[in-house]
Amino acid sequence: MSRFLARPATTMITVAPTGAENRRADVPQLPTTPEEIAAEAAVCEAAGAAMVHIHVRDADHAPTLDLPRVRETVAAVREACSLVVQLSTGGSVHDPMDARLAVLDAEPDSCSLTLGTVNFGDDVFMNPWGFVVELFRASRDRRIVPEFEVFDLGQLSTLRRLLDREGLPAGDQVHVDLVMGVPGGMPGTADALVACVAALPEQVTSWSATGIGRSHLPVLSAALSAGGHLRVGMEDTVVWGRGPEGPVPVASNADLVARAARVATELQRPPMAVAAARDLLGLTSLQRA
Ligand code: KMH
Ligand code: ZN
Repeated sequence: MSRFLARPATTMITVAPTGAENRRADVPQLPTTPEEIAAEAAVCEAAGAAMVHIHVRDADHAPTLDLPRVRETVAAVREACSLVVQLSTGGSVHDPMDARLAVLDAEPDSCSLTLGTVNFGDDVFMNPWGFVVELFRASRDRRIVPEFEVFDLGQLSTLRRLLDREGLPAGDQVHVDLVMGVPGGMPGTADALVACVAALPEQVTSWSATGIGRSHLPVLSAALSAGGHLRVGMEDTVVWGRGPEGPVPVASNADLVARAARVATELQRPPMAVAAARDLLGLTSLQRA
C-alpha cells in the first residue's frame, strides 16, 4: 500500500458501460443509445456502482462527440439514476482534440483526463502536454472534477509536473485511475500496479484501477488488495471468463458491477455509496460557476 494513503473502508465502483472500441454488431448487448446507457446506469447503481464513465454513440451505434447527442445522453442518465456522471474526453482514437474539449460543455460532474500519448493497439491515443494542460484548465474553469487516467508509469511523472505547475483541480481532490493492459500501455499485472501506487504524487487523494481484457480480474483483485477503487464495464472487457466451451461473453454491465461488489464485500471493502463517492471526489463542496 502507498505510504501516504490509508486503506479505504469501502470501494468506489465506476462502471464504463460502452466505450468507443467495441462494435454493437459484434457485441449486441453493448448499450449505445441514450436510453440504453441510462437504463444500464440505473441497474449498475443498484448493483453497487457509484459513478458512470460515459462514451456517447450516434444513431448508427458509432462513437460520436456531437454535443447535442452528448447532452441528451447525460440528461437521460441523470434522469434514470443518481450516479456521478463522468464524460470521456478521450473519445475514440479518431476524435479531434477540439471536440474532445467541447464535451465539457455538456456539464458532467467529472471528466476523464489522460496524461500522455500512448500506443493503442494499432492506433495512437493522442494526449500531448499542451492538450493535457488545456483540458486541465478548462475543467477547472467549469468546476468539473477530472479523473486522471494513467496508461503507463511515466504518465505519473506528467501528473506530478501538472499539479506542481497548475495546482489542484476543481474540488481540490486528486483521483487517479490506472488503466492497465491496453496493448501499448503498461501491463495489467500486480507488479505494475504496485509500482504505480508507489509512484503516485503526494497530492493524490484516491486511486482506482481498470484491467483491460484478460487483465480485468488480476487488476481488480490487486487493486482491492492494495487499497484502490475499481472501474469495470464493457468498455474494458466483454469476456466474463473461461467456460468449458471457451470464452464466456459478458451478459451485462450490471453483472460486472455485481461481481466487483461481491469480491470487494468479501474482502471487507463493500461498495461505496454515491454520496460518499461525491465526497471522495470533491464534488460535495464544489460550487458550480
Ligand atoms: N477510447 C480510448 C481511445 C477516456 O475515456 O478518456 C480512450 C479512452 C479514455 O477511453
Ligand atoms: Zn473511456
